[in-house]
Amino acid sequence: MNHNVNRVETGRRIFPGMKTHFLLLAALALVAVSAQAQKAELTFGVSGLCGMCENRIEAAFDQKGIVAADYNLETKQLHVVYKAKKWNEEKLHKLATGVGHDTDKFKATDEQYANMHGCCKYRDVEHGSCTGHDHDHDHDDHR
Ligand SMILES: [Cu+2]
Repeated sequence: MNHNVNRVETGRRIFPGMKTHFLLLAALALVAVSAQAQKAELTFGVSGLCGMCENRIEAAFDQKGIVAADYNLETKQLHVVYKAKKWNEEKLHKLATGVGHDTDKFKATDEQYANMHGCCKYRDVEHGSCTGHDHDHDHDDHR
């Protein structure tokens, strides 16, 4: 008997603390959910020829508010996971054109295109020669 009473008392004493704890957890969960809701995904076409293009495109999307960017060279599709608050479709496309790559909605300016490494000139595939190792790919960083 005594033992049971003790238990009840203990339970009562703990309860207010538990409640606070629960509310805190609920608040945290809400924050987590709303943060999740702000994330958006977008897949769009980006011109590119080789692994250097892939690296250049993905590097351009290494920005605050961009969670992930993955360029698929075979399908020429870029998949981006981003925070909807910071980025929108146009701004994302402009990141690609900013480093010289046309997207399915925006074109890089001639100047942006010209800045790109010679072997990556996707608009003129005859002169672009990303295949083979005859080009010195190590020197491509000063676009
Ligand atoms: Cu390339």
